[in-house]
Amino acid sequence: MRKTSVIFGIVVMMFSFLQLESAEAQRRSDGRSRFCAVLYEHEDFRGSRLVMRNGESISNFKALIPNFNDFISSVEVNRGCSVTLYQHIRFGGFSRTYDYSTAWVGNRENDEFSSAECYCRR
Ligand SMILES: [Ca+2]
Repeated sequence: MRKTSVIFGIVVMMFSFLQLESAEAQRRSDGRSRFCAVLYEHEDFRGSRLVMRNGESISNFKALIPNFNDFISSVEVNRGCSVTLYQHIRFGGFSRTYDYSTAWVGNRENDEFSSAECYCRR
């Protein structure tokens, strides 16, 4: 009788441990903490930079980092991710979506962006 309850206890402990393990694996695979894109001050991925995580949106660069507004010249994008950059704060004005790393955002886009959203498909 006592031996049975000890075995039962061990089985319950093992089951709880396995559940914790799978929760941790799920947290990792949902990719929420994964790097999505890096925004750079200068062309060719140089200068000050801002790292964005999967699912992150920034409605106002200036409020986050002083002097980062109207600043971005190149973007590094993680595989399977895309970053959308907006001319004005709160996702206003024109927007551009970058699905891959871009050493020069473009003449019209250079030093224009003020807000951003970043997502990964997988
Ligand atoms: Ca710049």
